[in-house]
Amino acid sequence: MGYTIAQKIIKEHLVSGEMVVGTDIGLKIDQTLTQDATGTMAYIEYEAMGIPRVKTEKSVAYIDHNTLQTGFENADDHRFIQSVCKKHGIYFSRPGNGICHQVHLERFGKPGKTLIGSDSHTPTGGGIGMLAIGAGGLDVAVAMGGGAYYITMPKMVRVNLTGKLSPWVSAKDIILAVLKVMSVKGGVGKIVEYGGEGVKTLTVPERATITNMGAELGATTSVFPSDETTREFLKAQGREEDYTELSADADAVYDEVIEINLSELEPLAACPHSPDNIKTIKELEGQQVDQVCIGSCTNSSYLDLMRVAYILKGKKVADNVSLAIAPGSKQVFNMLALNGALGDLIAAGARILESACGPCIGMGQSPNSKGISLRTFNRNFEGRSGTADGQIYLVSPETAAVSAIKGVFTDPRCLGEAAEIELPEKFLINDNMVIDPAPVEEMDSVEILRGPNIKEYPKTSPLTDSIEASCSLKVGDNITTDHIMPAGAKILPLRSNIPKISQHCFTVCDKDFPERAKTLGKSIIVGGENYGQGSSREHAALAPLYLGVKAVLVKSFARIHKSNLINAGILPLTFKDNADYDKIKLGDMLELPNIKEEITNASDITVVNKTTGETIKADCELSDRTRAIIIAGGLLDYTKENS
Ligand code: MIC
Ligand code: SF4
Repeated sequence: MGYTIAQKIIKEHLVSGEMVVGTDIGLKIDQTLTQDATGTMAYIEYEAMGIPRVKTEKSVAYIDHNTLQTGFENADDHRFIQSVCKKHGIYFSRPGNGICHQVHLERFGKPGKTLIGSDSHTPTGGGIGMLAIGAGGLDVAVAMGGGAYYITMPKMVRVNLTGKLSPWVSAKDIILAVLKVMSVKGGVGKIVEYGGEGVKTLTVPERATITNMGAELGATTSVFPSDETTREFLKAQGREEDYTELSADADAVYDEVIEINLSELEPLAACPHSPDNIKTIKELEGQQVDQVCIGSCTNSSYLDLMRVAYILKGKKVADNVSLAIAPGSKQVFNMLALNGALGDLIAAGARILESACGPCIGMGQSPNSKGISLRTFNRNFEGRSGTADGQIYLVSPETAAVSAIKGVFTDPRCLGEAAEIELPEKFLINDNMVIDPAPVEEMDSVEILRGPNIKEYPKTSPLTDSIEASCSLKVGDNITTDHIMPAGAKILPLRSNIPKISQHCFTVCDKDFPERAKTLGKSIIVGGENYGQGSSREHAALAPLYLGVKAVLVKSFARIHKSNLINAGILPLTFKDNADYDKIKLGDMLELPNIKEEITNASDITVVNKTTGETIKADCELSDRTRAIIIAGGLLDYTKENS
């Protein structure tokens, strides 16, 4: 039996377990990336492990999320990360150099290699045939220290692409079409692999748009073959030597196959407030637009912005629209500046932002009240834009640009003939915003620069024999990490200060939660399906940990969040019978009478509702390793105990 692309990479990197779906496997990690919003914590954790120099082939720290610098906090964090990088052997991509995933794809990613990143959109690297996975900061810290990264061996999904996109239909429309079929939880426990004749028609940045937004499927990762197109891209980036060919065997076996005929696709939008709430632009056409934002790690490549510039050239942004554009990297920005396209964007009235995440993570450009905002981004969760009643639609750069000049939702196919825009034979290569680590002989003399906002990792404790704690919060389905630990300009600067950031935990759902949980001392959160979808931010586990949350009992979990809970020593429990969800109310006193024994023996978990007198059963799906982590009180304690 042949192998899929992902299975080939997994096989090459397997350090423990077997490639049996549903079982725990350990992977050797070649590359890591961090961004600043998760990075400070990851490096605090790395320091706590006491390993002088990273053991990966390449580790890069990017500064792209917290670049507003509304106070000293962000700048202090940047300096801290820069000093850690210098000392411990990590490359440092300075603020202004661009969004981590875009820059990593351009400058560092390599086909066939494994990459984990403390950001859920790390699968962008799948666009050049990497096995690139989003993880919690602590997992990345462990991988930098040479430890394996553990996942549950996923199922394999093949998306078979046939045909060719029509003019003005875009890679974004492909992934939106896949989201329509699979939904935001359809990818959980799966790797999505693209194949078929249609693959050849897509450039690397287009492939990366698709693998990037595979995160919204809940998939472990997504991957494209590495082929001639990949080689040309790497050559144009001056690193043809990084190329290796990679494709699935003809007799590879997939658990699921999805057919997408590119010729039949039309421009689509993900409507408020979920990336899988898909409509065609035709259905929305004519509705007024208030804001358009172009950028983010999904759609800010040279190709994307050249298409936007082509559409905007000689035109004017409609009076009712505010158009903001953030190029994905310094490379893209600089090339647009040199070839005149930037002038076309400025002349049309675009508000040019720095190369960073910006509005995608609520750092500025919040829309007006009830504002309709068309964004080329990947997430439109309620409130994420910074405007609670903002209506965010996720669209392609082509749809965004044409709608910005028309002032209403407009199908870009009205532009007629396709524009002849190709990738350059040579990108502008200038890595002067990447700072190399200090040579080994100098690293001892590098001083770590710590600002006053940087606080320690919260206290953990080993699993106790029993737990008695009340239900401090009850929430419904599809709770995102933006609900649990919101971001935005006010809160992001607190990412290295768990005591302070905890005061914002779950406040979008219930503003009294932090105070209540703190007063209770110990508590349990109850939730529905797909709990913790979205970001890889471990703060969504660390803030509850700090507030005394001992267990989260839900119908189902999103992958990264579940492992962040385990890493933080919080019990991830699922109802055996989902109907039992109705048997617990906010404030009920719950008891897990034999929890340690039940976890140790991998038996069902008994949950007694002392308020109602009812007993229900829950599962705690753990591998031998994650069981040991939970018993130890989290990954940090486990790593210390075992090193
Ligand atoms: C996001 O898109 O939500 C983020 C901000 O990039 C996060 C990481 C974070 O919360 O810092 C992600 O996707 O993992
Ligand atoms: Fe940044 Fe947005 Fe991409 Fe997250 S999704 S890495 S916030 S651009």
